Amino acid sequence: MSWDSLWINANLATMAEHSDAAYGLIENAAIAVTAGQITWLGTMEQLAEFDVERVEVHDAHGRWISPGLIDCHSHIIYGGNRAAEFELRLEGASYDEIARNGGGIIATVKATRAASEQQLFESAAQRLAYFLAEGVTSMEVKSGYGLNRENELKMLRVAQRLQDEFPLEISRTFLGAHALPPEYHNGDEYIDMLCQQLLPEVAQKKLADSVDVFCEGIGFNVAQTQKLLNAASALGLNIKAHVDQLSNLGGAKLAAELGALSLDHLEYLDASGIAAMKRQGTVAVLLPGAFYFLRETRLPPIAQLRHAAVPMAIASDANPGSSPAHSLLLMLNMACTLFRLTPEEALAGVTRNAAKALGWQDRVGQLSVGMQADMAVWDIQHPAELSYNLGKNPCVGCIKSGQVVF
Ligand code: DI6
Ligand code: FE
Repeated sequence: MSWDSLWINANLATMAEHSDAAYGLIENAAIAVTAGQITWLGTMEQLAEFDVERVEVHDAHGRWISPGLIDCHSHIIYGGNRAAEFELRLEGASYDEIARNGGGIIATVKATRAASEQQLFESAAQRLAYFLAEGVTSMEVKSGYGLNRENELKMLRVAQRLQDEFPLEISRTFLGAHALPPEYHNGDEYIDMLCQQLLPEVAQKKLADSVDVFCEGIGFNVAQTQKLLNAASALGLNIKAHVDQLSNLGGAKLAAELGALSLDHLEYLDASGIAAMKRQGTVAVLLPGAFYFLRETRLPPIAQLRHAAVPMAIASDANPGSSPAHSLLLMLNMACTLFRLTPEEALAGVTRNAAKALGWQDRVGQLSVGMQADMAVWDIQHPAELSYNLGKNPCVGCIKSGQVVF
């Protein structure tokens, strides 16, 4: 066979969309890779019919292999941290109040502007290491703590450098519309500046593949969201939005109808938003880390999303204010305990459905022939353990595009 490498004696949680088996399970299986792609997979019995000489063989010794994990929503590039704000919240202040008093996102904007590009790269690389150790092979990273030309571009360059220097693919999202920068007093003027100046430059220099916006009382209103997302689409960028996290402004329906790949948070999502997402094939990205850390009480409408067959992804939302998370596996546990997803739905949320949220579903997120060979190897007895354990990392191997990372 013209295979480059072969993994044998593995249990595969393929997460294949059309498999009848839970987790797309293939027990006692092998998986073959050629030029970074999966070219064959099947049982050890089926493998016996092939001549596997001159193929690099890796024995998984009965361990489990899943698609490499995908974190489809993160803000890992930032200066400083907000532990002091955490203390304030424990003394009774709310996230909203802190944001309105110049803390919150704006505090991180100040620290991010003050940090050099090298410092931002180093601190983001440190955070990234925790994710890589859990078998994450693709990650979305947002700007949004610069809020002016110089610092937004600085963040996007750091995102590119993370991809260049680490064995993972990064989807870069321009989140210039994360908060109103201190230099502006009018959201409309800031959105106009983004649409007329910064967004065209980001698109032209290919510094981002997607555009995001925080549509919220403490962020931007629906009209501003619409203007920005329209401008982004016109420039050929993918669109997505933070909507319905703390209140329902009607942003979900609007952004879904504009063709958003994903809508994220969604605690206050209503029936019209769900219907629009269903019609448009929009992915619902659930962020249990932020729900937990802000001690929110309103659950995203999971049963309705499930009933409407809206694909659900799970992500870390790793950021210094609302989800200082360094573990995607912990998010699986929280998605199950807090949101009542099944462990299989949770794993689909960081593989197949996370790939859809990035528009990468033809390449990653499932183990099947023709997909990129991005794989995580687990020392577990059953894939439910990935959601079940708290604070345990059973990842013992990681393969990116057929290359062994560890
Ligand atoms: N929603 C969030 O949860 C984060 N950003 C956003 O739009 C919070 C970011 C922060 O508090 O720094
Ligand atoms: Fe976020």
